[in-house]
Amino acid sequence: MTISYKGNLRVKLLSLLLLFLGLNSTAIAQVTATFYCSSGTYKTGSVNSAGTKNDGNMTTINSSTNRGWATFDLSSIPTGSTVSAVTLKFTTYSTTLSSATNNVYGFLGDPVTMAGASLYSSCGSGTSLNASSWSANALQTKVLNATGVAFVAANVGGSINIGFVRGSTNTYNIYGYPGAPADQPQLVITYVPSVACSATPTAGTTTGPTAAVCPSAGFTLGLSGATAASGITYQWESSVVGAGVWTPIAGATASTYVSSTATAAADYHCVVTCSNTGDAAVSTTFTVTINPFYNCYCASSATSTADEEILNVTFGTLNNSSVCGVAAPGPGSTASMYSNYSTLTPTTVFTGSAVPLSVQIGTCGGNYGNWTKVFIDYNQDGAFTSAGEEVYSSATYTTGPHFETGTVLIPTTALIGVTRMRVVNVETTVASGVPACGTYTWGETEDYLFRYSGTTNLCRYTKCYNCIRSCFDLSKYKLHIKRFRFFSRVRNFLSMGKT
Ligand SMILES: [Ca+2]
Ligand SMILES: [Ca+2]
Repeated sequence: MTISYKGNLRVKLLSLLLLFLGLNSTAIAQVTATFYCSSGTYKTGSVNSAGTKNDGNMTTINSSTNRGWATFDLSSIPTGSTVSAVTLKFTTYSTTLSSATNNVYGFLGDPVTMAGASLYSSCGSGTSLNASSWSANALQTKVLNATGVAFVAANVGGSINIGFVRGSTNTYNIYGYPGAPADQPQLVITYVPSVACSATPTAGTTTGPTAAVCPSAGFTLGLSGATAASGITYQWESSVVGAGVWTPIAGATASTYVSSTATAAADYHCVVTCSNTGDAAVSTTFTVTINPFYNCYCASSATSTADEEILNVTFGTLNNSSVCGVAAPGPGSTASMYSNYSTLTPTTVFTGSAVPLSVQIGTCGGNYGNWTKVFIDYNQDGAFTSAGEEVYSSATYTTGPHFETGTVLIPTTALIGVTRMRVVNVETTVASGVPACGTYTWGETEDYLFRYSGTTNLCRYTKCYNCIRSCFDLSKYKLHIKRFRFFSRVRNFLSMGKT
C-alpha cells in the first residue's frame, strides 16, 4: 500500500513537472535590465575642447566647449542576444530653461586611456542615438532610435560609451557619478539572450525603490546579477513583511515587476527558473515600504520668492512663525515659496470643536492684492478635493500685510488620526487664483500635520451626553460620570419642562 501510494505520487509529481515545463517552454524569455554607469576612474566625466578631462564630473558640461561621457559595462549580456529596445536615463541640473536640441552619441574605446582631444571628438561624433531637448532639473528618459538600438546590440558582451553634447544655446549640466545611483546615467535594455540555460540559474539581487512609496504611486522591481540566457522564466511573489509566506503575483512573469499602486508594505522576490532543466533559484527579498498618505500630497508652491509671505499660522495650540528667506525644516521646502512644517509634532484638534484660525500675511517685497485659503484633508484620502475640505477662504482680496482670522468647525465625521492642513496665500484678487495644488507666481504655501482626536474634550461642555461613550477613560471616569449625570438631569429637567 505504502509503496504503491508513493509510486502514484511520483507519477503525479512527474506529470505536474512535465505540465509545468510544457507551460513554461513557451514563456517569453525577454529580459529587461538596467545598467548603471559604472563608478571608477574616468568611467564618467566631462572633457573640454582643449582636451582637459574631468574625472567623474559631468556637472561641468556647462558650455558648448564641454562634453560629457558615461561608460556602460554590457558584459553580462551574451554576445548575439537580440536587443529590442534601449532607453537612456540621466538627470540634468540647470537653472536656465532652453529648448535647444541636445544630442547623445554612442562610441567605443576606453576613456581612461583615450587622449583628451580624441575623447572630446568622440563624445560628439560617432553614432547619434537620440536628439531632443532636455528639461531642467529632471530625470531625462530618452528612447534610443533604431540606430542606437543596433549600436547597443552590436556591442553587447563588451563596453560602450555614451557622449552627451549640449545644444548651442543650452546651458544644461548633467549629473553623473559620483552622484547618488538615481542620478547616475542608466541604460535600460530589453533583450532576448542568445545562450540557452542549462543549469540552476542565478536569481540575483532584487532591486526596487530606495525610498518609501506613496500609495497612489507605482513602483518597479528588477533583478541585478541574474542569469541572462534563453529558457529562463520568472515568477514574482509577495509576502507580508517578515512572514516568509510567499504568494505568486498573477501576471508577474517578466524579469521586471511593475506595480501601478502600493497599498501596503510587502516583501517581494522572484523565482527564476531554467525551463530547460526545471532548476530554480530565488532572488533576495526586497521590502517595499509605504509612505503614509499624509506625506503624499500634490505639490504647491510659489515660483518667485518675492512679495507675499505667510509669517504666522495660529490654529488651536499651533502657533508657528516664519520669516522671509528661511526654509522650513520639512522635505521639499524652498524659502519663501513652499514651507513644509509636517516635521513638527502634530497638534491635536478635536472633532466637533470650533478652532480659532489666524494667518498673518507679510511681504518679502512689494505690496499687492492677495488672497488666502486653508485646506484640510478631513477624510484622509491624500487630497484636498473632497467637499468641505476648503475650510477657509478670504472674504475678499487684501493689499499688503494683514491678518486673516476665522473659525474652523472640525466636522464630527473627520477621520481620527493624523492628516494634513495646507495654508496658501497667493498674489491674486480672485478666490479662483488660490488652488490647493500647483504653482503660482507670488505668495507662499505652508503645510502642517494635525492629529484629530475622537476622545474629545467636548465632555467639558454641555454636549457631554453625545460623547459619553468616548469619555469612559479610566483616569477621568468618575469626573465624566458626574458631568454626564449632571447634564442628563439638566436635559431631563428641560424635557420635563416642555411637557
Ligand atoms: Ca512662511
Ligand atoms: Ca480629502
